[in-house]
Amino acid sequence: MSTATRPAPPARPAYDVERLRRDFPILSRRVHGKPLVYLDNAATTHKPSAVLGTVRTFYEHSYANIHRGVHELSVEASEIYEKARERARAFVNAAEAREIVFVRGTTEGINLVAQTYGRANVGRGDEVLITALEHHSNIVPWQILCEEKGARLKIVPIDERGQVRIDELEKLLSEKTRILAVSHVSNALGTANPVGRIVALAHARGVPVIVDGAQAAPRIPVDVRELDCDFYTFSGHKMYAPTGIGVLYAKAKLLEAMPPYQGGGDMISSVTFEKTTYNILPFKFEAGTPNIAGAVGLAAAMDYLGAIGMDAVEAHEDDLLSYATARLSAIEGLTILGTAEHKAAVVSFTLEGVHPHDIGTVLDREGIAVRTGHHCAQPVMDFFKVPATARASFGLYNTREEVDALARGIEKVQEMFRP
Ligand code: C6P
Repeated sequence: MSTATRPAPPARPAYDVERLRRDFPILSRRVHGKPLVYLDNAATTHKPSAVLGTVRTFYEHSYANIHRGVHELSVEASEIYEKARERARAFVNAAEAREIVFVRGTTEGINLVAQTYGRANVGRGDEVLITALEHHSNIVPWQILCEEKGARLKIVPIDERGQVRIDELEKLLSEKTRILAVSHVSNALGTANPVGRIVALAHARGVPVIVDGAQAAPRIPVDVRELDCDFYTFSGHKMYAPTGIGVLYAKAKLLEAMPPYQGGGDMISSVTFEKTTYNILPFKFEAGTPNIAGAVGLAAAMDYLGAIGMDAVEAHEDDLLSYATARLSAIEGLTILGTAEHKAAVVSFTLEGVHPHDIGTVLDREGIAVRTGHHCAQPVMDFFKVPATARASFGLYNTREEVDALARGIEKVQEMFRP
């Protein structure tokens, strides 16, 4: 069908942040007598009533174990669980639902790839390439693998703005590289990496790419076929879904060739003491009773985000990022770490003469939740020669007024710690 004859997509309502806020019951609570200003969304996000209600309804009406029973509830629960997989497929635009493996979260997704694809394909003298921007979850599993296999972990450096050095990445991709692991968006700095370009460079050398999408999936539209990445993983709890559920996307031909991750129920086709044969995709990678209700909640969160539109979420968070960057940069003694050209709504900062933990504690008394520490990205802190930062990370329900509250809170911190 030509564009001219294609029906126009249904008009979306304008972004109404106050209406969206009402979807999140926790946002109306007070903390230390002040209205909650929740700016720790990179750590985890709150849940809308639609997600909470869907999980509750599932438990109240359709709950049973899946893929195991012929009874009505088990059949119904299995159908709902598989519908959730289809929802996740659509969310990242994967080609097939069997390319979606439900996991506990990003950490498990990366460990699964390191322990299956990695163990099968990385050997002595080989190299695994990661960047200096990675979360510990995208460092340690590769260290464990390299140690076990006698392989080398190579690190692509970042520049002063917190951007991956693409020139160095090109140089480090060698005939020894067996896999490249890179984050889509950095949790510590907010840098948005040019993943499509990175994948193209890696593929030109025959190197597969795993993308850590923990901070991207809640913030920007993700299209795994457009990125052409081989693996993409993210956590439900950072995208308005329950904890303990996440997604590993992988190209079917890779999953087919990979050995299983864990052994147990549901991942087998038949078992004898002599030989076990494995189930088809994706069940081969989902041993044991999975987080059934978590998957149902994740699909509800994807529906919720889909109704708003990921492009609208991105635009809203971009506005908050620009506003927060301008407001916070104007505060004397405040330094923002991570000034990449392409950033998502994460602002990491230090304040002259004040330890980040003190910033966090004083802000907390004002009802403002930020994260302080190394954000599970110690090498990033080392690069900037700081032990820790304070980090404000925004979500779809945050407002410019909350950025103002943060700025006022920081000024209060300064008053308290003025020598
Ligand atoms: N970052 C933060 O406050 P899990 O814990 O498996 O859901 O996600 C791990 C993870 C992996 N990669 C990135 C880029 C992440 O940001 C995270 C989680 C949280 O920044 C908790 S440390």
